[in-house]
Amino acid sequence: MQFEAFSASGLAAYLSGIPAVREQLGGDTDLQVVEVGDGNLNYVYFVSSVRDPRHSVVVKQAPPFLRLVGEGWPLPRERMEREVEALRRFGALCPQHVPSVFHADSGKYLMVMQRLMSHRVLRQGLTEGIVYPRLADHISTFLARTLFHGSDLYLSAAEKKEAVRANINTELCRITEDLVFTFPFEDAASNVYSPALPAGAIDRLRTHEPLRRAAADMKWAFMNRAETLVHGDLHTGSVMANESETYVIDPEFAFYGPFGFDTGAFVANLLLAYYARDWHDRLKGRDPREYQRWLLGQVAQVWNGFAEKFAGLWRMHERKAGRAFIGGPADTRAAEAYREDFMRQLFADTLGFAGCKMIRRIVGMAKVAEITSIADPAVRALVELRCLRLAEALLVRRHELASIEAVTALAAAVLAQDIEA
Ligand code: SR1
Ligand code: MG
Repeated sequence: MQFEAFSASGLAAYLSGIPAVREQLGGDTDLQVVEVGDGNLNYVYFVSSVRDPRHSVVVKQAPPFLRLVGEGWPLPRERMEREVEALRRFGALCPQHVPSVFHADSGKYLMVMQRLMSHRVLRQGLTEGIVYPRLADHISTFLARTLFHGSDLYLSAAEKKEAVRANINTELCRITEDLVFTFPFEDAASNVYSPALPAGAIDRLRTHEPLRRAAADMKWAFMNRAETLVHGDLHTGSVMANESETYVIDPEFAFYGPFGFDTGAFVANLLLAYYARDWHDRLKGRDPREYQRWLLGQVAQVWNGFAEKFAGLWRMHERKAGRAFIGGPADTRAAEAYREDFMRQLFADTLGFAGCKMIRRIVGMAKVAEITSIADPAVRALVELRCLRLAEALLVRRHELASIEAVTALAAAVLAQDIEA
């Protein structure tokens, strides 16, 4: 079927014919449709009852091309199916952190989901300096539950292999392979450099051997280590939150990949927000340090919370099964020692992926608003240089950094360093 972007009246008529959606809209057929998507890939609409706007849903339509670029970058329609499946899977594991899907129609490239009425995109909230008291607890729960239950640590070998097969996401993985792991490290046509970013910093990405080897290692891991169903794009624009609730949205990049890809993505985006903070607070005449401390605290709490919950789920599962992943009884010293090795590797992967994710947001085509909105080119370049410096250290020293506290101390040390922009 040909892709057709809906007109407002066409979409309203289509939705009115779907009982599960009509129910969400209070049975009303007089509907207001507003296009709100500003993302790179999709069209997003809020559809609400005119009589009672509290009855409202989100419609997401995925055109068979990359919205950011246009028809010159085709994408398959199955990407919507990947996203729906991931939302349902993650929703079953973490209903409190994933919006409900009311309807999906791959023929029309669309899905209808729960409208999060009182939540905002986390990236915007962080740029405004909002403190989210439950954020680290919620995100670490989401990460632990989704990553653990998709893996061989929980599923039977046959279930896991079937899940790998069912979640192949070739085209969207290709976007990540190119934009995160390849283009930033070469003179790619799609790279975009901010005007005052020194040529030496760009050159370093193309020539500094330890950094390039580390990034290549992460690319290999991304392409080959089918460890669990990852969200695949867990940046702060893929989270909606308020004081008491946190929802993870947009898993269209979901596929079987390394655990650390999701943990690394989230940590990377907190660190980008950390370095951008100076500008946003000073603009408002505020001291940035308090919020920066909070952001680094979130980095530590997300990782520590995740590691504890993930290991806890694993231990509990082995006890219930009466058998450890390594064979033999649960709760042996060897089983616990293996768990420690495993978590150490997952931590190093988290840092390596975080480094790549930070670099791509500085030199790649898809950037982050907290940095692009810095109006002074020299200040922006300084923020970008700090991000690049930390990212390089995370990549190159990922096996040597022994704790998340060592990472947050390093991030603070980079902020305190004199860097010439
Ligand atoms: C060209 S698509 C750019 C980026 O947007 C998504 O959020 C992913 O991060 C992707 O890499
Ligand atoms: Mg997205």
